Amino acid sequence: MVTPPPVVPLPSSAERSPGAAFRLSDAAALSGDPSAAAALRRILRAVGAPIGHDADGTTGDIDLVVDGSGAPESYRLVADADGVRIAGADAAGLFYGVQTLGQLLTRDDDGAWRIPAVRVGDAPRFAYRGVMLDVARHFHPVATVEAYIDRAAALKFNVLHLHLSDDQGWRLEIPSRPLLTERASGSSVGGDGGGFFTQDDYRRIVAYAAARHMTVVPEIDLPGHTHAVSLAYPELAEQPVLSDHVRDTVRVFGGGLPQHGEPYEGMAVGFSSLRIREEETYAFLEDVLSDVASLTPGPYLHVGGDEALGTSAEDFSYAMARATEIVTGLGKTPVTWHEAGAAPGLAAGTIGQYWGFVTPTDGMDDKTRAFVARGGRVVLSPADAIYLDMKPSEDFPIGLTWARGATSLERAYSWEPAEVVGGVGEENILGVEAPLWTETVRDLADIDALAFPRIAAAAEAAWSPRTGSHPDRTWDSFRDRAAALVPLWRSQGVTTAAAEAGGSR
Ligand code: TNX
Repeated sequence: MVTPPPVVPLPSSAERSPGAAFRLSDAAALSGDPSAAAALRRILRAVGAPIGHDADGTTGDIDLVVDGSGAPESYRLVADADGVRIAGADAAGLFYGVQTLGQLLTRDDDGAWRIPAVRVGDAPRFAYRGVMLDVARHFHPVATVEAYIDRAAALKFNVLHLHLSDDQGWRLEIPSRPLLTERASGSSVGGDGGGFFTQDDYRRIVAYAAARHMTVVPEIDLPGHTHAVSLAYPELAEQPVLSDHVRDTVRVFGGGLPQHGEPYEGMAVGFSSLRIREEETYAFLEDVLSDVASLTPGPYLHVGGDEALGTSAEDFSYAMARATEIVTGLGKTPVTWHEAGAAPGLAAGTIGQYWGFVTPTDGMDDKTRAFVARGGRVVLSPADAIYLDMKPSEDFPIGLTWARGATSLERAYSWEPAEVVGGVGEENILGVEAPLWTETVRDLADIDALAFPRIAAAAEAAWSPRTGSHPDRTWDSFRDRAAALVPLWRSQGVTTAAAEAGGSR
């Protein structure tokens, strides 16, 4: 059997061609699209390969073009001894072709850098390929977010979902409601201090993401996960509901019980709520969501809806109906966690994000199907597969275990998106997203330690042909292809030993 080129996520087709490899040297001329050439040079510089020079108006040895043909985000890459040509259907497709080229680069024993003779034809399976970063439980500054964008974009993710508010802190400056960051941004889980993005910080993130073909989806989590609001606008927040779960969490993980108007630095969930039957709450949401929408060139605005455990079903439904209506009024498509599927008045077309297990429990599949019934689609984030904050092994120093224990790389890989929620098939699935909650995650090294290599398994679920439809869309092939990427990941600054793909089965 021929070994496939070590590309992750697996391309639709990739074949080695007969003939010699292309040898990369400083004599190589680059032609075509300047921003694609810049993206390629970033990779070449990072790995220490020769970066070539610009061709003088003619077609170079490495030719990077947008030719407008093929599906959105698709590309074709052909390499042989004479050169490399990448043609993207659009700028994003060309960018993804460049990422593939970076993965094909090898350094031989003689010190020469080579691109093997290959033909790749590639297009994404899903339009929405996301990673989520929780900047609320621990704040992560712009440089960290940018580093995570680079890591994700290299794996052909095109959405960065930012979880911007939670019980432990409010992380985005809202000009119409300045007290949110003035009073509610200084805390985090474990007393590690806080922080927030100014409007300019946030614009920088959006622009940095856009330059790498990623769209930012901001999340303001409602109506629960809102304890931080009680520090800034106490009149809008209910008293914490101290359930057994909250008391158990305090017993196991420490941290005190939440108190209205005081910073909360523990890890319990589900105790907070906005005051759902107060009209002032919706004036507040209009202000906040308008300010968020005006920073958001992308189509989606996420309004949470998870774990409102102290809220009655009627109140929860009412709040989510109002919140999604505000979002549609702002010209954006609402996204919510799957619980909100139970709300009869949810705005038509709302996207549901499923975070149950690969095999649904507790009626989570019913709630998810309800989005499709209302004309919306579904983003799949099965927690026992691609919650990157789960420990990769039982003895891992950081991470959680609630999603069926530690999640090995093999388990992160071994699921099929179209088979998770019955009745939610290919055409109902907008995409796949891998969340990284940060209760135990303090900095970029922690992010890397949990995300790599499992983020690559999520990328393959989001981009590659469905399982069973391609001979290399298998765990055995993936394990080898991912292991081959470790030097490239290292060159990108991925710090952790956990990057040793295949090590954490
Ligand atoms: C569940 S998933 C949550 C988050 C936690 C996460 C920890 C979801 C929609 N809610 O509030 O941070 O578990 O894994």
